Amino acid sequence: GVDVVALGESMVTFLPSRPGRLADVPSFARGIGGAESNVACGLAAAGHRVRWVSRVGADAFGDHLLERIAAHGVDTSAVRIDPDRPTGIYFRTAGDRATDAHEVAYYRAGSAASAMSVDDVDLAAARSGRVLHLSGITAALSAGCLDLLRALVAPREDGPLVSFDVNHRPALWRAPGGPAVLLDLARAGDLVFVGADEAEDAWGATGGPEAIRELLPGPAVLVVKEGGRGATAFATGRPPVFVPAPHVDVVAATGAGDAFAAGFLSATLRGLPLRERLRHGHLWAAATLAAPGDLAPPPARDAADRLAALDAAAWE
Ligand code: KDG
Repeated sequence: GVDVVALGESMVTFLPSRPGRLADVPSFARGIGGAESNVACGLAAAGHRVRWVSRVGADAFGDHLLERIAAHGVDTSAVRIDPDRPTGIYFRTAGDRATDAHEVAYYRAGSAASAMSVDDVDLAAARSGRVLHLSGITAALSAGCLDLLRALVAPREDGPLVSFDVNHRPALWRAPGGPAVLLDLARAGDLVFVGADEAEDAWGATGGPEAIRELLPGPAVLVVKEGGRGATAFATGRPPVFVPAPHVDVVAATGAGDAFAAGFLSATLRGLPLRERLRHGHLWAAATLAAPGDLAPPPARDAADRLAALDAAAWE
């Protein structure tokens, strides 16, 4: 069996050779990105059995994604190849280290993955893991993708645990209504990740983690991330747990949220307590924050376990 299935669009990413405006960047280095496959790659690199469900174009960028993601140990057998639509790509700037303000230029409208729908995605493959990891990015791609996401988060007795990362990407939502759609989807998840900044932008939730939990009382576990400050986990029937984030000299923030989700999921699959799940999330995120692209190898399990088991004072 499969531990985790991640479903979503991936793209070849172009990372700038220098800081500065996108219009001025002279050259780019190729990488791979896609929030859900980032989670898949991290989990597979840590030894979990992972499948990625998606669509790519019948083109060189699609080949590159399939090869690179499979090289992390992810099963790509349920990825469909679209003969008519291209693989999405995107360019970004390095961004400001303190604020992570950066420019992103997506070339993904009409992409192969945006044509995913309930009719042509292998739903049995999507539901074949203990956990199904999804994100709000998919909701913004097309009406068909939104329907697919709604079908996958709908409660089912025999279905996998649904992990949902809100991943609000305002640049992707061309029509209004994104925040309300994301709130509905998040309410249907079993394990939900959201940034306090996203919750404020999308839903006007300014009251911190507790206020966000009030908006999202349903998920059995809700994780509210506050960037470099830390993260709080709310689990039904238990007091909330806050774990501060370790200090990191940030090289690039892209992919850090995905690494956090992967670390938290890995610790969840291993049955670790809530506090340690948060600590694994932070440690995996730290590894990605210190690397330029979306992906960094996760910390070695025994080292991460030792760090996660340190007493609270070491984590202040
Ligand atoms: O979380 C990182 C993602 O934002 C990046 O890989 C690109 O999937 C992406 C997106 O749609 O923004």
